[in-house]
Amino acid sequence: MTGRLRAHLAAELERTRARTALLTDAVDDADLVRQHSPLMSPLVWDLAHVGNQEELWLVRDVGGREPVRRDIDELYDAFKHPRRDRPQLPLLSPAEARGYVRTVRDKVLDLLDGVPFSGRRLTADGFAFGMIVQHEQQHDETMLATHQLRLGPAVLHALPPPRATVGVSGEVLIPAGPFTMGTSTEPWALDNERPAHAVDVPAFFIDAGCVTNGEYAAFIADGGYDQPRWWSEAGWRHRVEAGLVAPMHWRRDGDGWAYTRFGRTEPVDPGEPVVHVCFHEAQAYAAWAGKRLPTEAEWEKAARYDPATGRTRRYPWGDGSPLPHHANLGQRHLAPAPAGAYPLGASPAGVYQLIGDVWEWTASDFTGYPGFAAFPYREYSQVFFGPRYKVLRGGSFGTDATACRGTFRNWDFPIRRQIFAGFRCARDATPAEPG
Ligand code: AVJ
Ligand code: FE
Repeated sequence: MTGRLRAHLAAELERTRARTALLTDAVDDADLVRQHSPLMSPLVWDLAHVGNQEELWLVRDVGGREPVRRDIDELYDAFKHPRRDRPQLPLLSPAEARGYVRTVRDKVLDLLDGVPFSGRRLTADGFAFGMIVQHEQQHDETMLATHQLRLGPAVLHALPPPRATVGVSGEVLIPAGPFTMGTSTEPWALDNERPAHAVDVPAFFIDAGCVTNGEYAAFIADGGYDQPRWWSEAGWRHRVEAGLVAPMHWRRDGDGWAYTRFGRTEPVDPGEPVVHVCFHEAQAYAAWAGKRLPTEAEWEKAARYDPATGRTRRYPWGDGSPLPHHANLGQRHLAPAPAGAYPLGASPAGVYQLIGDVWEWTASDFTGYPGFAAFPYREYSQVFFGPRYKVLRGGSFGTDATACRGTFRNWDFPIRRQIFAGFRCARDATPAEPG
């Protein structure tokens, strides 16, 4: 029983490290220490930070072993140095960082053999290891976003995502009623996903698919970026100050649009979900379309609630963990898939691609659920609670399946566009429009 868990944890640690290695070995040392955007760390910072968190939680706390490099804790504490300042720090060199993460990992694989998985909440069901696996996977997605901001020829390669095999259009009615939001049973769920609690959600319509590039281009062509009436006050102020005219990475190309993705320039695909838009752009599009963004509870009900049984499930397709035919996750493809590419991942109500492809902005602020308790540290989520951050749901093509659940909550500032974020729209179902 625990033998299987140990083997699973070791496999997850090593599978994740292979991705980290690919993202950091794809570029030369000069590129690793360079800052590609003030929004991002140099890749070599992410690499050593991943090792330092693993050292703090697994080598020292869980394993009770001597520190490997106590002297570097401060350098790799995300709260001590903002991203824009990190290139100036006396960071480990690429060779030192690679050696450091290897040393830490060897100790972790060694201590994993003897760790009891009961007694301490931190290690129950392998939680601390699952947390560290997910932490590295989150940084793999952050590093992928850094790759998208990096200039120069392509260094990452992947097969294109699958094509659409079904048509996805229109909206779906989710009837009124309570459902169970969040989780108290998912072993590796993070503190902000807990506890499970009932939420009564009024009836609403939600789009069957994400807003596509083609739909978003129609908003631009209709003067969407020139008309303050579609934007919130804060959104319009930001749109003017930042000079937003289209999603990040788009440029005019004859009559249409082109974007550069991971070093390759191609025409914008009208059937793919729009990505690299901020919350304010998503909100303005929704207003223009006569709709709004879903709340977080609406998104989760659309994704997890099964009206046939009244039960809240782990994923839109059921309780089974994501397989490649369910969703575009895990950096298998370096683009979101078009609407209709994952019919087997649909929810019972017929909402498509809630998981994978692009993170979806919601209307909700990031807050703790009723009964929230910070675990294992306040700095994972609690210090971010409040109106400054908006919640994103569902994961992107850059998110690992292990770090993506129906309950998983991501958050960011409403002006951020470098993350792989798009959105879908919703609207109230008025009593005059029963299903
Ligand atoms: C959950 C993606 C907002 O990257 O800031 C990484 C994840 N926390 N290291 C972030 C995280 C600590 C976090 N997000
Ligand atoms: Fe981190």
